[in-house]
Amino acid sequence: DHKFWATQPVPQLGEEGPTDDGYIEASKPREEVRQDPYPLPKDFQWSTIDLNDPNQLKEVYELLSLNYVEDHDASFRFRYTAEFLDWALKPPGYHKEWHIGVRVASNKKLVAFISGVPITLRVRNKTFGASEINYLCVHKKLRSKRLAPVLIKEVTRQCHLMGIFQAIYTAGVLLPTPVSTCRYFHRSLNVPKLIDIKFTYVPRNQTLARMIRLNKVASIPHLAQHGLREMEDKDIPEVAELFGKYMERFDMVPLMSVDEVRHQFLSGIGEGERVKGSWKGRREKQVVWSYVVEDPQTHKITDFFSFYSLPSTIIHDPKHNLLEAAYLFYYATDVGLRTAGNLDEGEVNLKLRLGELIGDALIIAAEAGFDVFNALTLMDNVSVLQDLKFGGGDGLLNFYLYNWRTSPLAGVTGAGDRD
Ligand code: YNC
Ligand code: MG
Repeated sequence: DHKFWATQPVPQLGEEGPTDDGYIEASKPREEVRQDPYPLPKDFQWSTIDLNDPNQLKEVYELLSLNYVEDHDASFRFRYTAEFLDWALKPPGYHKEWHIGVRVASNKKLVAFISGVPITLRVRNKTFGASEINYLCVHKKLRSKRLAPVLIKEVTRQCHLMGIFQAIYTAGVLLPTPVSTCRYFHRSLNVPKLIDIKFTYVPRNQTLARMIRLNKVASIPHLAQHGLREMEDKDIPEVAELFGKYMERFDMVPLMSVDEVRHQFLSGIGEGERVKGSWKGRREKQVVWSYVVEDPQTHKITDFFSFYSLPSTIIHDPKHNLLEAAYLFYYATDVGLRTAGNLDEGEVNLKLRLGELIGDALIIAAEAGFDVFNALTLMDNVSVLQDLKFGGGDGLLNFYLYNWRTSPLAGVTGAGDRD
């Protein structure tokens, strides 16, 4: 049983299904929100983290790189970079009060963290302001002491103080109660390394040489001759519109302002110029890769796609320290949709176009030196994963809503999927 989660405004496991979409607990005026922080065990203290201070950003980075999420047999551990955290935790309108640390009182060592960022969510036909909770982490030496519930209650209190009463979060673990569950799929790019580190293996009826050949991708993106290029500032309004339209297909989506689109796709792109118009390469410390297709005739942006870099520490390996993984992020197209003479034809065109776009993302990622390209079974991903030679992994990602009731969702989006 769930001693903590049983007390929270979330649907309980096995509870009879709803009914109407809406909150579980009513919002409160600010003065009725608890004004003082939740008590911590003695020897610990709360600490608002100022991520604009490079030293504090580094403290969060170091806590997570040693103590954050590992796979089921502790072979790999997410290694979010400082640049990644800086990007993910400071979107437009972020609140520093939602970057919450716990320190040892005596020596001020950071031993736990939780964060929230503001997001506008649409779930089915209802839209509301929420927080996206992520990076909950307790130092390995302090596990199983019920510190996590205190962190969750404190971030909830800080959200309430800002007038936010709903949240979205994801976790590999099963809690009350997922609104959707997605599976990770993996596309091998650097086969010899992935075999070396036991990320994948050569099946009995295969050879290494054949596996390498099967997974080889083209060296130039297919759309390179048809207007594919890196996204630029001038594309932001069109990408925002394309994104908004495309997301109408799904039942749980973030709504993004033009500023949010700029932040998600064009900040955290690292330093240094690339050759204009080129699709190639990797900047210093680049976190997010965003591309558009500009129609050569009309100069309209017809498609965009993005992925981000999230390496993992390879925990025990004599030769390799880091698994360089790219994760499919958001994309949108109006090509497939536009050409729909009828519904079925539209879906076929859409599937073909997404295959081209995500296929080109694989080529760009391979060229930039990524070992593997990961995607979840959300948005329209499932329609292209098999053709693009992704294989199902053993990881699942559960999506949760706090203080919001809705029946289970099939095709969700990547709302909150930076995991
Ligand atoms: C988890 N991931 O079930 P019950 S994902 C939520 N999310 O409570 P203790 C979790 N709850 O079952 P430990 C959780 N994992 O008794 C465990 N819990 O009701 C629950 N790992 O607490 C658990 N990061 O402190 C149980 O456990 C209670 O010492 C037990 O700490 C847990 O960021 C943890 O996986 C995860 O660092 C901190 O294991 C620790 O084990 C750790 O005794 C490695 O806690 C890193 C890791 C989690 C990544 C993530 C999303 C977090 C969402 C939190 C919920 C947000 C709710 C919305 C709040 C805002 C509301 C508004 C408005
Ligand atoms: Mg604990």
